[in-house]
Amino acid sequence: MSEGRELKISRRSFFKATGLAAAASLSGGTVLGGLAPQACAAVAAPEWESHFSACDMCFNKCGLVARVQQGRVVKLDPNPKFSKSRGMLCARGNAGVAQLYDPDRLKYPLLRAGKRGEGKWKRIPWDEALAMTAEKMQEIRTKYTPCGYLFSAGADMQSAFVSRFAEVFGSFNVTSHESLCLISNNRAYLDTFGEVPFADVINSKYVLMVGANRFEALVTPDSMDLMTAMREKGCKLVVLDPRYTKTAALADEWHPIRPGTDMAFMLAVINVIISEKLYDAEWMAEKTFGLDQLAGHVSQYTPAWAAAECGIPADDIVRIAREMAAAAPQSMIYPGRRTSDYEDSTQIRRSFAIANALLANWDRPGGLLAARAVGLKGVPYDPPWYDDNPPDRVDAGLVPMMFEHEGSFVLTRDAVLKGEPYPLKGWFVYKTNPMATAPNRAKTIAMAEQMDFTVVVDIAMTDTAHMADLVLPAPSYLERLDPASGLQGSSACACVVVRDPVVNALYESRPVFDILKDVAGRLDLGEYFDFTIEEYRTRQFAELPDAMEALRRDGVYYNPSKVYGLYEGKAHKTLSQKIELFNQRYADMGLDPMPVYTAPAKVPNNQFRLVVGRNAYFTHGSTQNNALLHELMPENTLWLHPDAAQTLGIADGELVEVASSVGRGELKASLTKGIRTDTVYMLTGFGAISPGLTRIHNVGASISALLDDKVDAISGNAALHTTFVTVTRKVAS
Ligand SMILES: Nc1nc2c(c(=O)[nH]1)N[C@H]1C(S)=C(S)[C@@H](COP(=O)(O)OP(=O)(O)OC[C@H]3O[C@@H](n4cnc5c(=O)[nH]c(N)nc54)[C@H](O)[C@@H]3O)O[C@H]1N2
Ligand SMILES: Nc1nc2c(c(=O)[nH]1)N[C@H]1C(S)=C(S)[C@@H](COP(=O)(O)OP(=O)(O)OC[C@H]3O[C@@H](n4cnc5c(=O)[nH]c(N)nc54)[C@H](O)[C@@H]3O)O[C@H]1N2
Ligand code: SF4
Ligand SMILES: [Mo]
Repeated sequence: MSEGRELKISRRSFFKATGLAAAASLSGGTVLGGLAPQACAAVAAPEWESHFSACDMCFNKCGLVARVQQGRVVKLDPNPKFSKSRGMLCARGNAGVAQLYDPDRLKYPLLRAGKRGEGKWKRIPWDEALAMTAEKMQEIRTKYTPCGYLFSAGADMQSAFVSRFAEVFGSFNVTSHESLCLISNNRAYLDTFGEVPFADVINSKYVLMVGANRFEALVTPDSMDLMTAMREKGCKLVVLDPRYTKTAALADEWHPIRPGTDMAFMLAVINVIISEKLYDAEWMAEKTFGLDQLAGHVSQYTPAWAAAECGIPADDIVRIAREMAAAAPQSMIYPGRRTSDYEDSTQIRRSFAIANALLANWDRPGGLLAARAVGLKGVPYDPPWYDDNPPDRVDAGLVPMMFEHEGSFVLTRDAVLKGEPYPLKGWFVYKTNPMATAPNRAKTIAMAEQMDFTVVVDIAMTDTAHMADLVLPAPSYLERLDPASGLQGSSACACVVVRDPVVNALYESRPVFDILKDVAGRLDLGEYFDFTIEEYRTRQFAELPDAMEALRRDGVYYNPSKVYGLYEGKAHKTLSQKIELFNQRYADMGLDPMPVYTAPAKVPNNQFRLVVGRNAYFTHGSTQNNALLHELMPENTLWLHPDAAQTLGIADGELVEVASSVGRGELKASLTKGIRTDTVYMLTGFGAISPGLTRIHNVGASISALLDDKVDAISGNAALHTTFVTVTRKVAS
């Protein structure tokens, strides 16, 4: 365990600090978060130490208290003082212990010993692994310029160190999970409001959720706040989703919208609000730009027209528009998160953003909130300049409004495969698993095969690690010291969390920071990593003198900054300095300044549209192999409507073959009326090719093998809902 473990607290002092000592002594165990593992007073209280930390089973970073007995984590409880997650740890959060002690964990550095992807490895010492990494990086840099090396890092408190390394090493080529996730949404809101909003769900009276599934795809505090708003404050929830999700099941209304037609619905809503003058004219005049143009533009998009496109009756569209306007400004089209859906996802989400603007909910209770400063200081550095480098990243200019710092994974992969505009021959992968999460797995395999040297830093032998040359074992979040991270939880909080190790790092695992620092030293870049994470943190806290004490005491530091009205008297970060209904920049670039509807491609006869989506047990491609969560769902199945199944002669539970233009797979069919007849769905993360994921190796089918790899035309975000598949009954042989 590291020095300076300020957050280490004994069980007794923790209860004292949280004022729960009396309650605890009544139950004979802990009562944190309402959980009482030792509810019976006759049972001796367990002797454990308690440590604050932040969950990392997904990106939400829920505050937790780890219970440690004799150096082993025995239980994870929610930190009751962590308001962002409303004192909750979900199923995955609870299963963190099984991840920590999973026998499938990577234990030592492993060097490929057979053909790529053959699964043969040789254990090597760390020094050899690090020396080899530095040597290969140098070789590739010399032969192909520093940009010949690609760096991919997932959501993590240490991912900033990967970007820092890439920059000082000299590569512009950095990708992250975000171009598989939400960059079209970010693009749309940046180009409307000038920033990406937080949804003040708890104070909302009306939430229209389109293409999001908040009760299964957990985002804190929104998931819990939505339930509170509905149960305690009478908030109405309307869900548009081709599937009957858990969110749909709990909603006031569910409309199984035809996939790809959300923009038609939204333009008709805008049409109704404008033509019936249901908006706050004064607010719109003061805050927005382009209302007249918008009014002219949407006059063509009537509810009757939209009904024919999206399959939701015109009367319902009109009613929903009126209800939302009546509840405004405490009403919202939920901005959503994953919008890697269609080739016009940025414009689809622009239509949502514009409808939100018409509800005048910006910067107001129950609406869309601006980002609040948390107060963490950045730690600046001045990267070197490399004259021999190409002018830009490998995917530059392939779409008009790319985010430069992370580009597009899908377009980068295409560039690697073509070798144009220049070759990329090395790949550093940290905490992301594109073999399972990027569409068109065959292309990711081909990309891995093009590389001269790939290093993967992970906790498990994922499919991406399986395709690497060198695999380095990382400590999990319960073993790691991380820099501080600033989080905003809607109106709940703007806060800071840190992670200290709760137990010693297992096996030979080493954090990516140590790996990068060591390799930087070997490449004469040591000056850019001449600090420890503790020192880095101290610099982050330079302007927050009270933060460390609060973190020690509560496991979280709150910055009590203003929540609403941040934009009073302040210009928006857009060209017009207002909320842009009409985007002049788009017009100048030859893009539609207001969303123009194009009907999605028709589902071919005897085929289905394949859509993606998550459930509450799993995080993307990561937790399917977790021993506890795997028990809840040991394999994925294909959701298929009984009417469609009957035509195909498929019975519930039968094995089917699913085939698309890029791949195929076999899994069992689950017949359910909870999906449209023209749509099928399966969970991500199964059908692993890596034998190192023992519970899901060849179990179920991989959706990434089936998805085609189109992208959003504006942002380069993957478009994951554009694939059509055939479904055929497999005759037992
Ligand atoms: N089919 C399909 N594809 C999708 C999506 C979908 O819904 N369906 N969703 C998209 C979205 S929204 C996103 S955000 C992306 C996510 O895409 P990824 O970032 O690729 O997904 P994860 O499964 O979260 O990958 C996390 C990786 O980190 C590893 N890991 C976990 N903990 C640690 C640790 O402590 N240290 C290290 N070094 N590694 C660790 C895990 O083993 C795993 O390999 O996927 C996108 N792709
Ligand atoms: N349990 C769990 N929680 C998570 C994650 C996780 O992996 N597991 N990941 C986190 C991350 S990184 C993200 S980005 C968020 C994602 O959060 P969400 O974006 O809410 O999650 P998805 O499951 O992708 O939900 C998309 C929904 O859109 C529906 N859909 C498909 N096509 C259409 C369409 O054309 N129109 C409409 N209206 N709906 C359509 C799908 O059926 C699906 O239910 O979740 C976060 N929370
Ligand atoms: S939502 Fe669940 S998995 Fe994600 S951080 Fe919170 S407890 Fe962990
Ligand atoms: Mo995501």
